[in-house]
Amino acid sequence: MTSLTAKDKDRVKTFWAQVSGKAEDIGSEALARMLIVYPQTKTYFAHWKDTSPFSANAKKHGITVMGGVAFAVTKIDDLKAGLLTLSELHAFTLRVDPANFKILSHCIMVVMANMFPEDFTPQVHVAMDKFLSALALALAEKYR
Ligand code: HNI
Repeated sequence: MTSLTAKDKDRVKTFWAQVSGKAEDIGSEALARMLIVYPQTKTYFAHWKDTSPFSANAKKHGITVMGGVAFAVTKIDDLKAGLLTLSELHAFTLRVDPANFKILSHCIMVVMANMFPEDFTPQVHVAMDKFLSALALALAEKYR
């Protein structure tokens, strides 16, 4: 994976500042998409009252995930250390297969591109792709 350059980090922070006001919408939309497009991801949420894409549970969880993304933006210079606790949770407690991090990252990207077509330039696309890949790698850190 190509690492984030200083310019990429700048672009991530700038873009995040532009869209973070809508983080809750991005999160619930991305989670709904994940459950629809990749229904195998539902297995992790079998304990919810309702696993349908637009359920209250899914919406709430989408918001929670974006809280994690927002936190990761603040830890962009050292994602591995910054996301250690979250990685431990997903690896040892939740046992989420790391392949799913890529799936959710992809859904987040699609939603951001849809919601912010003007701001989501090819340069921002590259920067966000690198950032979410690095985030996924950091989340998978405790699996090895
Ligand atoms: Ni994830 C809980 C962040 C991907 C399944 N997840 C959380 C929490 C955060 C979080 C924050 C709450 C932690 C706490 O309670 O202390 N998750 C993230 C981030 C990503 C991610 C930033 C990637 C972008 N999680 C995924 C994926 C799955 C997943 C891809 C499964 C498909 N996460 C869970 C489950 C929980 C969870 C399951 C427990 C919450 C619940 O309601 O069961």
